[in-house]
Amino acid sequence: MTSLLILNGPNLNLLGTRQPEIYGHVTLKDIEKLCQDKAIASNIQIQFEQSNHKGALIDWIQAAKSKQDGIILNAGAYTHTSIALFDALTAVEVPAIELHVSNVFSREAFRHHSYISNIAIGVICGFGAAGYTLAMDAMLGHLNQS
Ligand code: CA2
Repeated sequence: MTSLLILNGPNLNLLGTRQPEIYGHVTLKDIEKLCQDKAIASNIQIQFEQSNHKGALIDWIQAAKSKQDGIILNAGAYTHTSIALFDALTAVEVPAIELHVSNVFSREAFRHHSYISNIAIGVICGFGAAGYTLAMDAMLGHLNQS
């Protein structure tokens, strides 16, 4: 059965509690439920994780090599700073989609650069919580082609 890792980085546990004008009102728990419902409907498995710690994210990415067919990664602010996450994604050779809830390109200039985009098969941003299920569809489309 197809299995996807959906990984969330620092501060995404705060979704739905602050800055709703940027991140909306939906909590990460709500998003996990949306993804689980879609996984059941698509007859696939998902592992949905969040951590504020870079090393934990890298451990999950490394473990995906033997476990998962695709990675959907909202690395939060580590997107803009972390060569270590880029190295981990490069090493595992599992297709990855970069995801952001907000439209990072309509925000501060420091959010316009990503260390993840270069290794990702694609980038989804600006569609709020819906981006997660859009990314699942995009990954399933990619896997069915490859
Ligand atoms: O838009 C996204 O999904 C981001 O990955 C979110 C990150 C930000 O650093 C990226 O540039 C874009 C920040 C997540 C923080 O989420 C919060 C949610 C509610 C209140 C405060 C922070």
